[in-house]
Amino acid sequence: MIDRLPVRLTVLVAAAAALLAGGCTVHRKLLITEVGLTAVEVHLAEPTGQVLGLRGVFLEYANSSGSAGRVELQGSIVGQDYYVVFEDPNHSGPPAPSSYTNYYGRFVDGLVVPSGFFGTLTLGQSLSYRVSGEHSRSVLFIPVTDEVDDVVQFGPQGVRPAIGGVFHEDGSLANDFPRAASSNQSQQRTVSRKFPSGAAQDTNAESDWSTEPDNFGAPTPP
Ligand SMILES: [Ca+2]
Ligand SMILES: [Ca+2]
Repeated sequence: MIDRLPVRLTVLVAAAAALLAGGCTVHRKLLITEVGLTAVEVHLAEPTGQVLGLRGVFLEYANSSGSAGRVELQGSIVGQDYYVVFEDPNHSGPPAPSSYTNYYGRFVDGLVVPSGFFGTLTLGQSLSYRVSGEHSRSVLFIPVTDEVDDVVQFGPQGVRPAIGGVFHEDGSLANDFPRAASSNQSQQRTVSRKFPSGAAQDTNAESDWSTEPDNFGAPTPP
């Protein structure tokens, strides 16, 4: 027994050294959950005790008219919470932490970007959005890399901008598009991820999505 200890210790030290040298990568469930005309919502689909640092994580979009944009997120998000990147015509200068006021008058943490960041959205365009990147942290001195990657694309197929990541098209969002509030609809319509039983559905498929009344900072209503 005694002569086995050094062997076990050697194995432990070797394992720790390997971790210290290379660390490990954890896939985190930061998802795009709602796309409006001038705002995009992301959601951490993890238990409430989890935290994800957002530095190193980017939201990007591209449309079939040739506009594209990319912004690094700031701050952090906790499990089951929401974070909205939104345009504000009164904001100038670089993107900054701010809070978004949703349709119901509630405040949602997020990032304000200058007006025009998401381009001019026109019916008939195709759009692609992706949240991706890596955030490094350490756990008991061992480096850990949090990695996120989520994509949604909609509008006519065949001209959806290539944006990387994994997204299985089935054409169900070919005619879906965020729409402004109208005379018979008090809320804008957003392209929204489904939340069956209150949990975000993510099979990397177009069928995870539908068009619903906007509900930034909360799950898509059933
Ligand atoms: Ca996904
Ligand atoms: Ca929402």
